[in-house]
Amino acid sequence: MIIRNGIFSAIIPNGYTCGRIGPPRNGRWEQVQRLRIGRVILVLALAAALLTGCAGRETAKKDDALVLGFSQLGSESGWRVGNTKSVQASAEKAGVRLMLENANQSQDNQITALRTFIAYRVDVIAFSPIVEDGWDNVLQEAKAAGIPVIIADRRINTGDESLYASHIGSDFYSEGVMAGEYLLKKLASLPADTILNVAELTGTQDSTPMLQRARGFRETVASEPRIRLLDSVSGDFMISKGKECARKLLEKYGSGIDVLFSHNDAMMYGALEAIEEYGMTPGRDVILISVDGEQRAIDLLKEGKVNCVVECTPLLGDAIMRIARDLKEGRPVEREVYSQERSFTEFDDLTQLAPRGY
Ligand code: GYE
Repeated sequence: MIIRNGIFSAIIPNGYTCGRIGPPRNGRWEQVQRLRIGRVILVLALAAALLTGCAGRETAKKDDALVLGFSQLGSESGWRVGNTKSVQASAEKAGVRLMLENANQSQDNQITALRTFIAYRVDVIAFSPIVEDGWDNVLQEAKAAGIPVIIADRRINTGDESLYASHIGSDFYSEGVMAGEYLLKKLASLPADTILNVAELTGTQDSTPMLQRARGFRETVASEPRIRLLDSVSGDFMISKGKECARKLLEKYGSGIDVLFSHNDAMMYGALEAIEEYGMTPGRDVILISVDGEQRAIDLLKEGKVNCVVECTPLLGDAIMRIARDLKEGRPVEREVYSQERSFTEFDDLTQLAPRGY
């Protein structure tokens, strides 16, 4: 689709974060301390994982259970917590021995975890890459060790497609498109002279969902000059940063914000608090759109405080176990496994909607 709206295409997510608008919340010393403590914890955790893993491996050899190393990127949102639980539950159901590492939002920690899995010679590695770039070296090591890799949820950017066997996750571009389509429909329901000024809260800089949701949304509303992008800031997919960013956006634009497009539910919860504290009514004074589809977001949609929630399922565990099993047994696997997703909006009848499960 051609981007015709100059204002819209001009504002791209470019590293403009709340941290940059306001003073840093932690001094450098605190950051260094936190980093050091984090490293010590990681080393201890990996040593423990290795020891318990080794014990498990003995049994694994006997019953020939599949050993899967899974590097989760963090626990920044309800989505992420639901994703981790899904992987754990599916592993248990499938009789897979899971080595799970949580990288606490650090790519370095993820690379360390992958190296641990390689040293331990797991059967299959799966991981959720926090950002797209910077994985080639460690994936070449996995390839040299003959360990197949599944990319889960987000994607990687690599010139060597042989570095992973399969990707399992969502089509984030379509999610951005669905958010844009809702807004076009909303605009059509309002008086013809309505202008909608949009503030965008993006996810983690350079992560696939952040890049693709932004692109899908922009390309969908680009042909509508009455929809204008005011600003775009990164709230890193977290409630606290979502609130901080929304506060700053409200200080800057006040009631000039008609729409808030949040790249996930967590940031939307924070923004919703900021909007209420500012004295505006979410869902009415500010149209709220978010992505994920957590139960809490659906409840807010039913209450009228949120207008549109685009689904992004974290329930990837079963697909990961299925592909991991095929890889271990040398069967061919699908290169891409996409989740089926939809959007939930204020225009839909949601009375029969089943509990979300995350
Ligand atoms: O939307 C967000 C999480 O990568 C799809 O990461 C995932 C995103 C999800 O923190 O809530």
